[in-house]
Amino acid sequence: MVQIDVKKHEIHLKLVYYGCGESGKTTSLYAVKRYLQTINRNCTSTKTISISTSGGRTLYYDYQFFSLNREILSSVLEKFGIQLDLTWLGDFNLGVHGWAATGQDFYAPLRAPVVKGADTIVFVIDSQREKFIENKRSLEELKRFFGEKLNKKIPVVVQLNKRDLWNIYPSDFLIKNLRLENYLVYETVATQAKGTIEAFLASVLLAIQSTFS
Ligand SMILES: Nc1nc2c(ncn2[C@@H]2O[C@H](COP(=O)(O)OP(=O)(O)O)[C@@H](O)[C@H]2O)c(=O)[nH]1
Ligand SMILES: [Mg+2]
Repeated sequence: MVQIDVKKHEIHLKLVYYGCGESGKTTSLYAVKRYLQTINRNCTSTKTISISTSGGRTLYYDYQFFSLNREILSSVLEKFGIQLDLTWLGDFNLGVHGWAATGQDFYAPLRAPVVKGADTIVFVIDSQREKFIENKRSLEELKRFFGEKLNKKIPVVVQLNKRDLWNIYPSDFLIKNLRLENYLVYETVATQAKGTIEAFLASVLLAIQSTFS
């Protein structure tokens, strides 16, 4: 649940990157971190925690805390040409707890504690053709976790990732066959930080909107 600390002037929310193994969740979280650091070093001053296998794959989760104020958010929005009035935020600080779950099926039981209490989800799809079934299974699992609340109380933003590769399905195909018509969808290349900050921002803003609506 989005937490509002009136005394400290802070709003805290939990954002979880979800998707099948190697779809680009960890890469997306790091891409957002690197980008925001270029805007203001202080907003990601806490360390990223990554609990990985010896091969560098996510064993349990990655975690990064982002501290965003109106000034930072405004300059990001301006960079992307998005006109959005943020006066409602006043002098509140937005604390985004960014998590990336493990996508490896071997560690599937470790996904439940990571998604628990999520306020908003970024679902990362691997656009490669051979990953279609894995994406589908992962989305079904996510729906089982949240049931009716998914994409209603808990917003879902979709990243169609790895758009730089040649063996990918067209976006239209993925949207139609994974039934993503009702989701906000971004085409992304996480390794080049393309589309990742937009998806992150949309996810954060939708979580806040969903809290107050
Ligand atoms: N070509 C390409 N590779 C990507 C992209 N995003 C992630 N990768 C690569 O895919 C692999 C798995 O990424 P990772 O973020 O660890 O996946 P996770 O299991 O979902 O956390 C890594 O080798 C990444 O460099 C992308 O947009 N394009
Ligand atoms: Mg990972």
